Amino acid sequence: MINLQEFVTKKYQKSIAECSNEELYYALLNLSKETSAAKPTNSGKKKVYYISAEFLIGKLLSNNLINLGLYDEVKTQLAAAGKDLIAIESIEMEPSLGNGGLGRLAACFLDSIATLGLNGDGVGLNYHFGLFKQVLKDNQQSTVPNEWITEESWLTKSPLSYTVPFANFSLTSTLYDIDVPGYKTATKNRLRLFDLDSVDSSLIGDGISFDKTDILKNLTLFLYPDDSDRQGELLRIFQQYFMVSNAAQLLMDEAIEKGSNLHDLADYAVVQINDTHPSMVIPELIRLLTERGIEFDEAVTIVKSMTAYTNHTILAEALEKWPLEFLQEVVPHLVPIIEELDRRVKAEVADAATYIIDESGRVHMAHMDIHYGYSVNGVAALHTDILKSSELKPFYDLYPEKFNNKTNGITFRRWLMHCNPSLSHYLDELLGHGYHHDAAELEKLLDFKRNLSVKVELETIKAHNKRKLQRFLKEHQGVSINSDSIFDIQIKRLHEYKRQQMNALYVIHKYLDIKAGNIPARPLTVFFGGKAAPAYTIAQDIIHLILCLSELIAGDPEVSPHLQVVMVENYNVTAASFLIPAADISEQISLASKEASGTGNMKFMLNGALTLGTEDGANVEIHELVGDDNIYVFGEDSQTVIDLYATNGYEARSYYEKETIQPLVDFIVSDQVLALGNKERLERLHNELIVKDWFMTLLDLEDYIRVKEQMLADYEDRNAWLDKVIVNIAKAGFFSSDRTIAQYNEDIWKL
Ligand code: 26Q
Repeated sequence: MINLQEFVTKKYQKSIAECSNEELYYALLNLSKETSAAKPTNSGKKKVYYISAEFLIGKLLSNNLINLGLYDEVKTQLAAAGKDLIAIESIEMEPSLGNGGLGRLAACFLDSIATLGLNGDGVGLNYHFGLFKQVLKDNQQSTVPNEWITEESWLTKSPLSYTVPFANFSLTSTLYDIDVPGYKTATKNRLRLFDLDSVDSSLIGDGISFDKTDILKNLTLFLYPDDSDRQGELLRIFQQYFMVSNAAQLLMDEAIEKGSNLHDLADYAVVQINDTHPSMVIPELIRLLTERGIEFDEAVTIVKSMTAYTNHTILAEALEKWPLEFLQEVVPHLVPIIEELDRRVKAEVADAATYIIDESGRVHMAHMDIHYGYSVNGVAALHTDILKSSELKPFYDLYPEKFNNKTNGITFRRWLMHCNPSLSHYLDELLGHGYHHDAAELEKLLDFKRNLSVKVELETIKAHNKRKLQRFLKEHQGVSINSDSIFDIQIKRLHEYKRQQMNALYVIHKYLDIKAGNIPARPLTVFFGGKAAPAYTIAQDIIHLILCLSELIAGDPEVSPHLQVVMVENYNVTAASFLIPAADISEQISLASKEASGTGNMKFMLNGALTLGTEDGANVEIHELVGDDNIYVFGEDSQTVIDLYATNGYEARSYYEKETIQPLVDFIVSDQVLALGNKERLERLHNELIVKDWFMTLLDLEDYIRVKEQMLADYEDRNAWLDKVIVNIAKAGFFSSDRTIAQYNEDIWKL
């Protein structure tokens, strides 16, 4: 039992009621930092180092209070003094230290590693600015720096520091730790973020621009700077090497501390390489081991038995291939090692597709990971199958034993208990608390499928969450929404393969349909949220179209009572935690084969939304779990899509010419839309959809519209819809990241 007043008195010498929300935020920050500081770290001989360029941790206050078992007490004691924890929480700046799914996955994994009591830390970089803040202005996205570090924060400076050598100079790191308390565990783990003292934010110019050459001042200034030019790419190599060299030195020191003679390093440490961003850890470990007297051959053997690689994408443009000359410029001491690793591959393997260094002198980071690590995993069953059968087939033929699947998961602490307390309390009442530690117990909810009062309560909870989102949007964006409408939500990074543009074409269809006199049974609100990479022109154009449609519809009194489009500004973890619990329809409409897994799909399902999706990523597993009756699937399957790419068989124009499709696409450049928008952007997008459409929007458009209309019609049978909702929540247990992490440990880490 804590006494919050006592704690507050010590800090401020006044009562809780007299404190501002800001003062209370800092008091609670201190309280949870002190509580977790008092816990011992997980120990054990072997430890996993989850190295990742991104940890999209989001706000930590509530999450940590929940895990420390303090949340309910704190909330009650605050309420007794007339204070609201939700309002206090809004003071916290969100650490947006990730782009999207990969970074958020790393954050969920840390929570689960700690909760399962496993010995493992996250290792990454302490970016002073997270992913840019998105501002919507003149129907376009603009970008501003997104600072998150305040005078007092979750970071705790550690005394550890390492020297990292670069071509012409060395840098000395500073390490900051963020404690990761497990859910009601006696121990804690850590997120270890390396930084450089000389980083200087006065380097920032207009928006998020800065001098990319001044490494001393910019190294950890921003998460992933724009990579469109050479200087940006060099900076990324600087960042990556700084991260992995520190990580490698840290793990060797910790192993030695526990008695390792380095020959047995693999008994003490295993490295999970989160996509290729930390891949240089392989040559760096080899370098450090040989520097400490271990023969090259043995060093290679050691590293081979302690590194494991996770692949998160099959998009060719996201697979890192660094020109050897770039590495020569930044980290010349790694080049001979990488060349030797490549020579060994070339001596052994005939298939040039598996070489580390290709004929144009580019270093394929993933290839190095696969040859010189012992495990390769995809992030959903379909994704792993595609890796084995096509993307990484030559490697699978070489090393079938290395390949394994680890279907992604999400932490239920944040994505149910924190973001949807109404639902989680109700589930506690119905099912008991067992599902908190064993998510599979959610299946007990199936017993209530025919129970009318349960359905009424689920309906009430959803309505409550819709009003919460309504208040959030009013407050943050000044937008009013109809909380009695159907909430149809697509939130994720803006990317053509995710096909926000297909959803926009649905909106056009609906608009024209209402104009033609077909008034829907119930109003529909279509929400979009997502940031577009600053250099990704077509993604910006898609945002522009969405914003123009939003304005057009809002200004049309014939349509606006029935249809609204909302582009949620600056979509981030905080916004997600309001959007997901309020959703009826979860849009998971990527081109089949392109979305490795998706994790938003899991969050929506857990919160009682039904999926409208293609047979892609983890949607396939959701489909298998809930069955045909409880999901809305449409579109061509992954094999068809893969074949279309292989044969160059997709021609957008032949779809465009259909009389059902042409008016929708042409509406993008109609007078009404042009009147609100930027001609160049709209014409470019229109043209793109007709002449290229690389991610095959028009291929699935008709089927998408058909199934979405069916879904809206089905929504009207509330009884049947709620049956589906119950099945979705009940079957979501499989997607707990506790299950995923237990599998990583069982098959890969063996802690
Ligand atoms: C690569 C090279 C140069 C610059 C940047 C990058 C880069 C940065 C971020 C490449 C990829 C990313 C992020 C990828 C990502 O988020 N992938 C997502 O990972 C999720 C977790 O496994 C999956 O659920 C998603 O399907 C996948 O898209």
